[in-house]
This record gives sequence, C-alpha cells and structure tokens, in this order.
Amino acid sequence: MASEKEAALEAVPSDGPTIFDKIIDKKIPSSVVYEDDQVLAFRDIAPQAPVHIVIIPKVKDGLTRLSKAEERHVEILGRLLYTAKIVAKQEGLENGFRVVINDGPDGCQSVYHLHLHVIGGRQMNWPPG
Ligand code: IU
Repeated sequence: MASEKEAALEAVPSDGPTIFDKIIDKKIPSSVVYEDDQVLAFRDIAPQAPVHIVIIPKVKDGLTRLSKAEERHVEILGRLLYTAKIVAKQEGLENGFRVVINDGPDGCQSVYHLHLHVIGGRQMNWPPG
C-alpha cells in the first residue's frame, strides 16, 4: 500500500466522485462513529494515532478541498468543525486532540472530497511533518 504522501502526490485533484461517495452510500463498509443528515464520521482505514476519524460532508457541492470553499459552504464548514468536537468527546479525548484538513498536493490531500481528520489518543508533536 502506498504511503499517505505517495497517495497524495499521485492523486489528481478533480471534481469527480471519490471513494468517500461509496462510503456515504454504504457501498463499501466503514466504521461509522457519527452520522446525521449532513455529515458522516468514520474511522480512518490507516490510523495515524489510537483515535483517527475522518469527517465528511454528505453532499460535496463542489467542496473538493478547503481552497475551493465559497460563501455558500460556510454553514457546512461550521457543522464539520462542530462534529469534530462531538466525535472527540464521544471518543473520550478529554486531554485534547488535533483537527487537520489537508489541502492539495502540498498539503498531502489524497481524496478530493473535503474532510477533517480528528486525531488523538497520543501526544502530538509540533511542527507537523
Ligand atoms: P487526505 O487528507 O486526503 O490524505 O486523507 C484521506 C484519508 O482517507 C486518509 O487518511 C486515508 O487513510 C483515508 N481513507 C479511508 O479512511 N478509507 C479509504 O477507503 C480511503 C482512504 I482510499
């Protein structure tokens, strides 16, 4: 399996469907930890920490990456961030956690459907790699 960095560098930024559409449609299995009418949160298939959850909007609406965000996306962006808080609490991350959004090749984005990573359960470092 390619490393996350390799996958990101090989990924072609596009507006087309991604694997996350299949996860939303339950066409491929995922370990869902939270779901409502707007967002879905599931365990990352390649966790970088004891807790690693991916949060996505159910409707992409052009939001392939953060740099494509427009005014109409403000509400869903807030909803995604608030979901990070809900999920972190649910996972028992009382001592803190990290929220990450990778954007584009330099940001190491491999799936072009905007998503937040909630990472926790261990001491984080700074600066990130
Ligand atoms: P990135 O920010 O685009 O690099 O994050 C994509 C994440 O999606 C990455 O951490 C993958 O491990 C994760 N993922 C997944 O959870 N399930 C999948 O089927 C695929 C990727 I493909």
